[in-house]
Amino acid sequence: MAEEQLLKTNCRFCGYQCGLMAVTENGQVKAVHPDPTQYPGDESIQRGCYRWRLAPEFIDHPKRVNYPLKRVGERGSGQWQQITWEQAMDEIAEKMQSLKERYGPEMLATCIGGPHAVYWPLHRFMNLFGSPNNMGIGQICWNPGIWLNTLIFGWPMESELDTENTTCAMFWGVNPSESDNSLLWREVVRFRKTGKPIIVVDPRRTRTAELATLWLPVRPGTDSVLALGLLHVIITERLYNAEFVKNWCHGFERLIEHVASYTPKYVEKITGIEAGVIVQAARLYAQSAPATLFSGRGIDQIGCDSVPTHHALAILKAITGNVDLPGASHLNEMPDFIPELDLELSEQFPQEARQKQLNELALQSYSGYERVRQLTLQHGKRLPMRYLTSAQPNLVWKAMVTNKPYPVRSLVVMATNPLLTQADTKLIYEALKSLDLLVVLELFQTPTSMLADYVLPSAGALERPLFETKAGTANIAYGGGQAVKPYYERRTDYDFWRELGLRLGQETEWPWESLVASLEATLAPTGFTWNDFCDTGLYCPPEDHQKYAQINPQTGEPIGFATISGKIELYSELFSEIGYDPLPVPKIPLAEQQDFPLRLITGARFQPYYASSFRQFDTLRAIHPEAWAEMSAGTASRLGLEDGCPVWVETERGKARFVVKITAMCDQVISVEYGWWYPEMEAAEPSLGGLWIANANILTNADYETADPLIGTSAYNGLPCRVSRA
Ligand SMILES: Nc1nc2c(c(=O)[nH]1)N[C@H]1C(S)=C(S)[C@@H](COP(=O)(O)OP(=O)(O)OC[C@H]3O[C@@H](n4cnc5c(=O)[nH]c(N)nc54)[C@H](O)[C@@H]3O)O[C@H]1N2
Ligand SMILES: Nc1nc2c(c(=O)[nH]1)N[C@H]1C(S)=C(S)[C@@H](COP(=O)(O)OP(=O)(O)OC[C@H]3O[C@@H](n4cnc5c(=O)[nH]c(N)nc54)[C@H](O)[C@@H]3O)O[C@H]1N2
Ligand code: SF4
Ligand SMILES: [Mo]
Repeated sequence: MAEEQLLKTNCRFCGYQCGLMAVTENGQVKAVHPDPTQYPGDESIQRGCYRWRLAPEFIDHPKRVNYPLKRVGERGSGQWQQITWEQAMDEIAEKMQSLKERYGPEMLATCIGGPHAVYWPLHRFMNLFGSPNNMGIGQICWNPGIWLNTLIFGWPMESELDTENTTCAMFWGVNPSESDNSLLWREVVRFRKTGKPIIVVDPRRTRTAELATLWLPVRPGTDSVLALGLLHVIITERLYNAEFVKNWCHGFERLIEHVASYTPKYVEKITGIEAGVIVQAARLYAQSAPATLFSGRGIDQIGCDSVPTHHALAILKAITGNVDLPGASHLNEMPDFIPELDLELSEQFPQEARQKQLNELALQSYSGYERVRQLTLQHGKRLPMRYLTSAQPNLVWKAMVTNKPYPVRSLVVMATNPLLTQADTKLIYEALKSLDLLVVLELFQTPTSMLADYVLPSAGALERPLFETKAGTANIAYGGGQAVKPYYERRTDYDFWRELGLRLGQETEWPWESLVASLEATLAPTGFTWNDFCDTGLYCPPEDHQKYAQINPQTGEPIGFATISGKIELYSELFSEIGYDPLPVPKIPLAEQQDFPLRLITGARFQPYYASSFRQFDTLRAIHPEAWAEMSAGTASRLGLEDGCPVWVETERGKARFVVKITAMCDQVISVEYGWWYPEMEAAEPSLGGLWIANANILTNADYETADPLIGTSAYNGLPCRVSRA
């Protein structure tokens, strides 16, 4: 007899993991509803969201992968044989072992993406297997901010916005109206209603910019100059918090000298923002306290200028005293639960294996991590390791193609679609084609999985538990339980890594038989059980502010900041030590190029999609059917283009086809959407799901030689390009 049940679970279609109530019958999901008793605790957040409603369709979508598949024809021919998990795991383990014997463990690479899955089991496996070569998108997502905040403040700092305390909000290269559309965006809208000032720095007039008191349409990639301009005004007009600077900041005198030449007139020339507006923005931000400042991928993806920009923004917060203050920001704490660092067994990873890594960056590397670790340990804190030391993807792809400096012959791709989401599609395509073993763990066939030797069906939303933790940099976790057992033969990614580990000599290191058992153990130090956690979907004890001023009972001195000087390092002693500019010096990319006179942004977020996901859903495709190239009316008319006409967008790397969308934004700038492929097209070569049509990453490159030397950030924004009618 059919038995209907109501079960708490979560949406998993963006990083928030909003609480849902699932109606199930005999282990099948019939319907879902927002559940206000769970994090984030407010039904209205989901009202404006398209995606959670897709959950019942998502779980049994005809394009889902349901069984382990083994390639039988040529790579990419689309010919598959359905096999059992036993067979798949045995064959993969055997092949990996023989490749390891021949080439060493570093021949195995892994590739992960955004926050879609629980990644520590992958890292644990890699540490035990002996390979340092995991690649992610950290270098252009999140890591630049984590590294810079840690260097300047001693630990990652999180921005806060609330209508009560915050008096001014600045959004720099971040657009919550499209990218967030949830907690933060709601707070922005509420904040707007209070009439308090909002400043937005973005080449495009986004919906966030539309709410702004001041919109600063900066030329892409000139942000560090703009930030130095604001600092110039704040210092010359003495708008900084002198008391805070005196007590807590290091290097202010040198900063005064450093910013002297960044006059509003000079900054106007470089950034395109009027001098008067620069002065106004500096005054608005500095004269409001507490003021908050959010930044996003707009400045994480501008290559070598990303580090100086983050540095300058950190200084902006510091000299105005907007540090660890309610309504402005807080310095996170280590989690009470077991951090990923320990679950990964990263600290036990041997030195010889670390040295093999394809990476020579000054910060984002094992050696950079070790240096910074000595500092954070002063406060008993340890940063996550695997993300902050991940290999430079460009070197890994090239090692696959050339076998230099050594062969990388095998790759496991988990919860990412690198042919769409990593820079330089042609290089990645060549790399994937050259492998001896490519395994992809996926929910759907994607262009990347179409080239695999094995595609393994992962359990997705509603089918597996969730525990999202900011990688252990903060004392917060959210998520919850699964509603149903995985459909068909899908399994959690955890099961894959454990099964592989058991087959490759790691028997003693995988004590938890299931993901839930491991989560139970992870939570144990908090005193909460997994079931307690699932009830609210949130673990987040309240945090103190201004902890730096508390007295350390051992020394009788204030705790201060976990940096070399013990203060906020406006002037970075660590940068000075490693031979990098101790104060932010702009690294504005490439002069204008005659052949490519326009500037390109690739990948500004838009609804209703998420990266390359959800193109399988007709309802979403009807809402947003085409890949847009946005430009201003002025730019379009100079190019002889009109709204809706097809164009080629071209860089030195290649060309892709988009549809013109005229919108308010900087002149001479083109913004193309990223993530576009067409699951309805043939799932085999040469089409690969329409991979080569409107894929923004055909246009980008992440060459090691031109990336930033500290973190490896490459330019996805601000690239020279040209446009012609298609
Ligand atoms: N040009 C350009 N490129 C960019 C960016 C940009 O702005 N411009 N942004 C970059 C950024 S910030 C990010 S974070 C990345 C995002 O890029 P990706 O992380 O690659 O994101 P998706 O394209 O959504 O691919 C995620 C895949 O994982 C699958 N998946 C979802 N959940 C699970 C799971 O639990 N297990 C498994 N095994 N699979 C799962 C989905 O089906 C989907 O195919 O893109 C980066 N690339
Ligand atoms: N709908 C949707 N939501 C998402 C995602 C998605 O794919 N789709 N991806 C998720 C992920 S992985 C991430 S990391 C977040 C990212 O969230 P956001 O950081 O908000 O991401 P973006 O929209 O890429 O970038 C923000 C803004 O930067 C601007 N920008 C581009 N170049 C420059 C520049 O040179 N200077 C300045 N100042 N601004 C510039 C763009 O115009 C854009 O409006 O979103 C998450 N949310
Ligand atoms: S905001 Fe994200 S997690 Fe929440 S319902 Fe929408 S897609 Fe799901
Ligand atoms: Mo991201």
